[in-house]
Amino acid sequence: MHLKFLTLVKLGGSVITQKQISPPTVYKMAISRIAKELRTHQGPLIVVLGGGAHGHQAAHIYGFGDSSTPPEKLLSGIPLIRHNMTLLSLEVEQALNANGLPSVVIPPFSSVSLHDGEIMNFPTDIIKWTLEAHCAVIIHGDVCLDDVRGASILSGDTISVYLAKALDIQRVFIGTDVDGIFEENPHANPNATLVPVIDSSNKNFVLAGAGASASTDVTGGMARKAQELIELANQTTQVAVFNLTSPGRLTALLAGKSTTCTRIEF
Ligand code: IP8
Repeated sequence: MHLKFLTLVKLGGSVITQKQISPPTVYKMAISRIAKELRTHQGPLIVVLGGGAHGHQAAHIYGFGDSSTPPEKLLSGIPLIRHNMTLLSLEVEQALNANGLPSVVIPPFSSVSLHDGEIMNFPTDIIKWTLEAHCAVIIHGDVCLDDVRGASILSGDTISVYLAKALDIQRVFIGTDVDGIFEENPHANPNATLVPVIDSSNKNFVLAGAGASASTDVTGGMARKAQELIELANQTTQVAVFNLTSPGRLTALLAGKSTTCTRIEF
C-alpha cells in the first residue's frame, strides 16, 4: 500500500534538548509546543529525533567521530548512548500521545546494521505497517553495530534521507535551531545570508559555505546535512530546512503555507 501524504519531520537535537548542559536535559517546553504543532498534521507521520545532548555528549566521551578510537572503546559506549536516546524518545512519545497523536518509538539499534559508518541493512516493513495502523512513528539517531568499526553513530539526517527514499516520502521537513541553510555558518557569523532556495544553480556555492554545527556534533553538522538533503530532493519529494525554535513555522509547512526556510528543489 502506498502511504499518501506521508510526511517526515526531523526534530533537531539542539531544539529538543539543552545541548550545552550536562548531564543531558530535555527541553520539555519545546517538546510540548512541537507536539501541538505536529498534531495539526492530517495523515501518516514519521518523527525523526536528532541526538542533541543525549546522543552527542555520550558519543563524544566514547570517541565517536574520531577515526583513531579503537572498536572496544566505541562498543563500551553503546549502553549509555542507547539509554540517553531512549529517555529522549520516550519524552517525545509521551508528549505526542498526550496531545492526541498516537505514536510509538521504533529504535534503530534493534534492527539496523552498519558497514564502516554506512547503512548495510535497515528493514522498513515494521515502520510501514505501523503507519498503516494509524500510529505515528518516532525514530531517532542512534548508536548501531558496525561490522568494520564495532559501533557507529547513525544520524537522524541519514535516517531521514534513507526513509524518504525507501518509503517514497512526499514531504521532508528538517527542523534545526537556525532559519535554514545559510551562505556561511550563522552561529559564527550572525550576519550570514539565508539561502531561500537551493537548486542546481547555487548548489556548489552553498555546499562550500555551509558550516559545521557550533556545539558538540559527531555527525558533521550543517554541511553534511545539506549534502544529504540535496541528494534527496526531486520531483516527488519536497524538502525544507526550517527553524523549529520559531513557533508556527512547522505548522505552516505542514499546512502547505509559505514560511521562512530553505527549500531544496531539483
Ligand atoms: O543529531 C546523532 O543524530 P543527529 C545521534 O541527527 C547520536 O546527528 C546518538 C549521537
